[in-house]
Amino acid sequence: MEKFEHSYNAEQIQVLEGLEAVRKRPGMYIGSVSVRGLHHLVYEIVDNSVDEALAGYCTEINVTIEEGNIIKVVDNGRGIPVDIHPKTHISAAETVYTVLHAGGKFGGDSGYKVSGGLHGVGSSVVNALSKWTEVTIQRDGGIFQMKFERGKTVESLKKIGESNKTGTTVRFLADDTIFETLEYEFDVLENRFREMAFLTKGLKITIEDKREGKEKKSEFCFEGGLISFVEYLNKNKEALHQKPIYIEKKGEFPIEIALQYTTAYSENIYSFVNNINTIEGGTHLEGFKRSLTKVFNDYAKSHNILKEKDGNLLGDDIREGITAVISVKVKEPQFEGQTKTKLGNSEVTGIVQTAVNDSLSNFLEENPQVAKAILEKCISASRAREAARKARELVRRKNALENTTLPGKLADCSSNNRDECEVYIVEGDSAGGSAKQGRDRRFQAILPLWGKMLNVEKARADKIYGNDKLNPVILAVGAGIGNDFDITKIRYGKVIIMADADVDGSHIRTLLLTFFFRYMRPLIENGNVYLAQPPLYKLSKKGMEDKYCYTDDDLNKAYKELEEKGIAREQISIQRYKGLGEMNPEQLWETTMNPENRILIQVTMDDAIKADEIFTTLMGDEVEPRRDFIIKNSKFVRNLDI
Ligand code: TSJ
Repeated sequence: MEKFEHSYNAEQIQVLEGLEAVRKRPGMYIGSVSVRGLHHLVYEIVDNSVDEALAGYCTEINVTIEEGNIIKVVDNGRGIPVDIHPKTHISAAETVYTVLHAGGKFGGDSGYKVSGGLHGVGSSVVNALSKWTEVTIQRDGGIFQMKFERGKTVESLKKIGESNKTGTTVRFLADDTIFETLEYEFDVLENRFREMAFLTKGLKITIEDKREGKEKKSEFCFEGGLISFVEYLNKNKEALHQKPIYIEKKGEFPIEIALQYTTAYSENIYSFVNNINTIEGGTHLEGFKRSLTKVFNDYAKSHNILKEKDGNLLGDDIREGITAVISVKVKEPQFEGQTKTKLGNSEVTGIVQTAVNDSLSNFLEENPQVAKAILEKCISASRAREAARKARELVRRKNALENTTLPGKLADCSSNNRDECEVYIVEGDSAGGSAKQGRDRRFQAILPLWGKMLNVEKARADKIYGNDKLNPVILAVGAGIGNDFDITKIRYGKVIIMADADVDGSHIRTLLLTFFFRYMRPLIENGNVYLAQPPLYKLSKKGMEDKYCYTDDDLNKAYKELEEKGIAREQISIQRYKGLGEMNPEQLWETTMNPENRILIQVTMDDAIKADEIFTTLMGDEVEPRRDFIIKNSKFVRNLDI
């Protein structure tokens, strides 16, 4: 009978099967097994501590990247309950860790848990995808510990010491047989935790990198919460009023909003549901926008700033230059949309709308100076929109007359299969010429750009349509801009920016990306925008095929490989490419355009906050952040990709 001592009961078998399913199809639970999925593991664990903070019992969370990419998360909450769970007959702590979706379903109301989506899938998923996990709990006067390997309990919870403190500590090592990489990016985690700290007023979050050569530490704690968030987002912009407007409604549907207008022309609204960034917006955002439009129009009319005959200001006019963060808590959120980041609960629209109506109209009555400054800006936006409409019609009419909608400089491709078609936007006439000669004209189109690019951050839509640099891009892509942008009309599956690997190239790349970000955002969201990566070096030697290297790492590897074949560095001649113009058409094709060899970097827009910060930093008036940015630019491309 000894034999059966370690056998599992029915519930435990279910548990093991559940976690086995996670290991078989990890993507379904954490999105992907790329570096992005890897970072999700950390968020998943930290979310538990943030829940404890939201419940009012935790004031500090410490995250550490230890040597060997081990993650440690420590909080000073109550500690996960250690008593025996009535159903599974194992400790509550072990249950959270081994039962799929067990998070938040025990120990009373633990706040606003999320059902579905990438977040809130639970610590059990992290456990299943980790080589090992160690959980240490301090509560009830003791220190308790349990250990797991690849989701299976190897040491059940046991008391290992005495303590008069409380809190939870988790250490884990992600499974390298599941993830493509275990290399955490400090900057990515740092950004996420900064955001978390903004969203949870007064909560202190620290992050420390202890890996050799990468030592770094950051600490976030914002007494101002969302107000601090908006001030942070606007730090390189010029505000129209000194203090952000703050709206808070407590109760069953907690709502918190901070907003501040700047002299910028763009609209930057970030929305969160249960601390999750709802990139695609949803009903909460809808309620906010509706209220904003109504309150400002009502105020303008009742204070004679706008005459009855002028009609209403449009939502777009009222949101020009706004920076806002909206955070709501919803008990059972329904997430929809392509990336499951769009709130669907219809009742939320009215709740947010009512809350904002009351608070915002009160605020405007009490702060007429601020109301006036904002409305003046809205009215000027409205005039500019009218001018833009006229400019657009002019362009349309002109195109109709010329009987072509394609820009003269565009060398189009012959294929009619949109998905396989690509347009290379190339900096400089000479590189454009080489690209035209080197391309496969069946599916590759070339659009050369030259001269100084318009800075879209500093221009309104009317300037964009008439701009001789951007108009060809708009026409070539073929789907319009702004609210008129229609992704179904795009003429190419891939829009590829090809610029030199130097500072000027990075400038034009960023200007174009800013333009796409501001005026064709769905193009980025849909993954149609790419950066071509030209090689930095060519290695050649008599009797050897030329070898191209795209990074310094590549170069070192190539040298090593050649050395292993007995070829010394001195025998190899190296050419450093300073620009695309130095390559002849064949070389350009072989290294940068031929799908068999080229390296394309897909631009993704998942982290809109990060991107906006980068764009604002680069485009803003202050010189210092711009210089820093250009220095860090190669990194920016990688960060965008995460
Ligand atoms: F889940 C986990 F293991 F991933 C994890 C949980 C990881 C980390 C770093 C922290 C936590 C966590 C859980 N911190 N604090 C808590 N709190 C509870 O689980 C808790 C404590 C007490 C009570 C209660 O009703 O007494 C209820 C809960 C949910």
